[in-house]
Amino acid sequence: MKLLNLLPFVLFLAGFGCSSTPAPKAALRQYPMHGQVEKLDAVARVATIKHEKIGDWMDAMTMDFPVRDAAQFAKLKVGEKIAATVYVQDIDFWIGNIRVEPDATPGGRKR
Ligand SMILES: [Cu+2]
Repeated sequence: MKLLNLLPFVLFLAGFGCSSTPAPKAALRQYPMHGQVEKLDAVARVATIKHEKIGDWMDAMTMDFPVRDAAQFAKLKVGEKIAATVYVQDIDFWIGNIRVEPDATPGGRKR
């Protein structure tokens, strides 16, 4: 009986707690991406990539992508063609799952 009397108060506190925390994040979306590394910012860990069309998310362009995984960022080289996964959540996006694609141009590196 006493517990039941406390219930409204507990619910009030729970609601109060919720209002101070951020809204739940939108579902994480993933898109395959192909592009060429144009520039690397090791301080911000951002790669400028000339990318092809990315699913229904974005047309082809050159833009900056944050790379959350430091080890993956360290392996990137300017001029390299890569395949990666773009992760999109709310207004955040970043790339991961980065693989080097063989360079088919004459004199290009084969990996
Ligand atoms: Cu873009």
